[in-house]
Amino acid sequence: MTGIIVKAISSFYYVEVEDKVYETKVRGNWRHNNVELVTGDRVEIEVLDEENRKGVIFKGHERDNLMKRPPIANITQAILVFAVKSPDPNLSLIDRFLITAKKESVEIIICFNKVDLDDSKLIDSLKENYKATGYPILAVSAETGYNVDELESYLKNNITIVAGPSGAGKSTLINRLVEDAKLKTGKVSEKIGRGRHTTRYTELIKVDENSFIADSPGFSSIDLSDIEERDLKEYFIDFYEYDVDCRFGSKCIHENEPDCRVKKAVEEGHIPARRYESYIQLLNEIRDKNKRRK
Ligand SMILES: Nc1nc2c(ncn2[C@@H]2O[C@H](COP(=O)(O)OP(=O)(O)OP(=O)(O)O)[C@@H](O)[C@H]2O)c(=O)[nH]1
Ligand SMILES: [Mg+2]
Ligand SMILES: [Zn+2]
Repeated sequence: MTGIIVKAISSFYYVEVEDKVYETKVRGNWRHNNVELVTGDRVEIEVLDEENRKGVIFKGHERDNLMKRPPIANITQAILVFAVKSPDPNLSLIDRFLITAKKESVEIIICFNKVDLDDSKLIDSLKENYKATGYPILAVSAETGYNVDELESYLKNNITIVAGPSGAGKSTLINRLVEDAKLKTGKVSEKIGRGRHTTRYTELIKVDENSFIADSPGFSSIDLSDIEERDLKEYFIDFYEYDVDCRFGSKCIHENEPDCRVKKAVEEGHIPARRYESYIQLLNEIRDKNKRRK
């Protein structure tokens, strides 16, 4: 029987097959090319005990994609959730996530949560910073339900990962979106202004016959060391429009080259300065890592 791993806890995999969830382990003599299975993996299982829903995985299917942070395979879409405040959004972390999601070729939705706390219109500058990417940007409140129905309209026929830092409200949001989800949520620490890592595992929840949504543990850093220096710009889709007009064309990495159209677009205000600075910072970071590796 073919199923999908909806949750992985150490060496146990919970595999859903036609609305039934089996507790499984990997068969001893089968190794998934030494690759660890993750939530979202499609697998073949043999049922050992139907009554107690126990089985064993004897084969894994090839993946469409694999995300490392949070760990999940075969997603079609990512909803990136950051709170407008409490905890304050880390823009560098947003940029990093957008890069890894683009790398895995998934649809991206940027979702700013907790707008009910936003007395000083923080949302405006956040939206402004990402407008040129063209990604849908939603302002929601999982607490009041504001705009949650708009987010819901994106779920159909997708396997969606909900990702973001601890305390952003991912689990609260999914509880709003999916009636029976009943996920545990946890207060943001007042002292340090951070979440408490309430969600421990990446878990797929069925929305309907063809749609799943995954809750995931909050993250506070994303490593970009598997990205090459010259490829970084491919993940800044707000640069694309100008990229073609640089003097050195596709060889331009928009740093110190003469007649760089991207840099000009930053000066003209078509690309937010904040996004460009982030690009340069990540470029240097990747460079430093590569140097150290050699
Ligand atoms: N004011 C307000 N509080 C919210 C909103 N959404 C979530 N919260 C609160 O924020 C806190 C953290 O919410 P969670 O859903 O546990 O956050 P999470 O992103 O799942 O965090 P981790 O599981 O630790 O990664 C809880 O106290 C929620 O009640 C919102 O829209 N407005
Ligand atoms: Mg959570
Ligand atoms: Zn350029």
